[in-house]
Amino acid sequence: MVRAKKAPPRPGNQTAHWRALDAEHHIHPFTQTDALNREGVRVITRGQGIYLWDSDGKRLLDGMSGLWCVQLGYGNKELARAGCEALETLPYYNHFFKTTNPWTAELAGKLTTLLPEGHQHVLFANSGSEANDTALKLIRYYWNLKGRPEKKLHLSRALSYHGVTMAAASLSGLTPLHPQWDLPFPGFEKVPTPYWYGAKAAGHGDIGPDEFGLLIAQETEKIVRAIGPGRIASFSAEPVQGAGGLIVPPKTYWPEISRICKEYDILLHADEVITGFGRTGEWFGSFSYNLEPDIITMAKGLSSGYQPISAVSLGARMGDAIAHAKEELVHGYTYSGHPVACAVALKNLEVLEREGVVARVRESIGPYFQRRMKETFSNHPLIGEVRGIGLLAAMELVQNKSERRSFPKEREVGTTCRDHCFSNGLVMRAIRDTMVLAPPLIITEDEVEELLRLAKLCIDLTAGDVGVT
Ligand code: PXG
Repeated sequence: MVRAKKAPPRPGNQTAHWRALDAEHHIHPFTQTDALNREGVRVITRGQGIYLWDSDGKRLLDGMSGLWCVQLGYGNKELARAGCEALETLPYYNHFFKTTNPWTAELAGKLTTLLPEGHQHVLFANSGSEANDTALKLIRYYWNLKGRPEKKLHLSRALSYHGVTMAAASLSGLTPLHPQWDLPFPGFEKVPTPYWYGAKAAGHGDIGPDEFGLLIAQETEKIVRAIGPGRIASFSAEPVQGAGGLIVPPKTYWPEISRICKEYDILLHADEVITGFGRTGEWFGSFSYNLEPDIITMAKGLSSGYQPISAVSLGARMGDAIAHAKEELVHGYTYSGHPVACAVALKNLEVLEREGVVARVRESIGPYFQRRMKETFSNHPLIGEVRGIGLLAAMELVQNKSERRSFPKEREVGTTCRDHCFSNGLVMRAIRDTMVLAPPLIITEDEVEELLRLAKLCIDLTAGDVGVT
């Protein structure tokens, strides 16, 4: 049977047409479908630099780099041309049949020059979730190869976000990711997070950040001993936790965790999906915190989000075992190392390097952003803490600053603030009542000022709404 086609959109009514189609046929991620459709979806049609435009012509300053990924901002012609060239030359081929292609081979080689020492082997996938899923499989495989099949438990932290596939969601410590899918799977255990600002509310009193970092590491060690290190395969962590609320670890935390992983022979998996590619002012967040991961997962900024691509790199220990195993590696995706995605990622790395983008985040724009965030917001009555590193920053919206007391959840203060931001032309993410910024790495000082002006306006409006002055 032939289905009737809908009438083409009337000129001037494009937005309504797209909204109607979207409402009827498209289910959005992390969204209550009916509620969205009652409100009406925003149609984003264009991006340039740090700005987006919607279908009504309204401009938005994107303080979140899309979803923490558009390192080079929107509209980079070099990336577009690199993708086009690959599309015209080799739009697809795989790596299953003893074949590679120039872009995949070059990208693998280039990555190993930027990664920590010993990371000489790379596998490709298409999203952060797939990379983490792959990493968990490789960790299990490594211990099997080593004759330690009893080492199968995966440790990760409360409030961590590692993605949404069955295994990546199981690894994630954000509990709302679990009940709809009867997760986590067995074999995934959680340890506490070094979220210092929340320490008081969690009953730790007036503990200082350094002491708290040590305490959380000690609690982690207790859990490791209780489980028995002989059963633990890996510890997965974002160097700085992103979607869980931009949790910047106290400086005492990582040295202790690194020691624990080494002492108990637990593989350290750094999830660099957000922290990779300059976000913290280094090529990888692992450099910012002196980590020596056995395995790293990356995505997002690898292609500045212009193409879906992710990667897993193996440190010497895992790389040697897996690359020299005397059997076939039974893993891989149709689109692993897709030539177009690799071409764009390769060009992205070339531009990041040539333009000194990462060094600029470390030496100038990152420190500028952090300083101006603190100057603008530290004394604001609604803001309990301003924290960040590189081009990542967070502000805690609180009811009582001196007591570090949060608003009741039902008040949805973060959502109120985020809505003010959208209305005033700024994308700022709300994670519970924590407002998060992760602007494109190409942002200028003038643009930082514009971002701060808009953010201040919206935080003032929110403060007015909730009566905090
Ligand atoms: N690891 C980390 C650290 C992430 O931040 C993933 C893995 C999963 O990547 P994919 O490509 O499968 O989405 C992520 C993704 C948010 C938000 O609202 C954050 C992410 C994804 C979607 C929304 O902050 N991070």
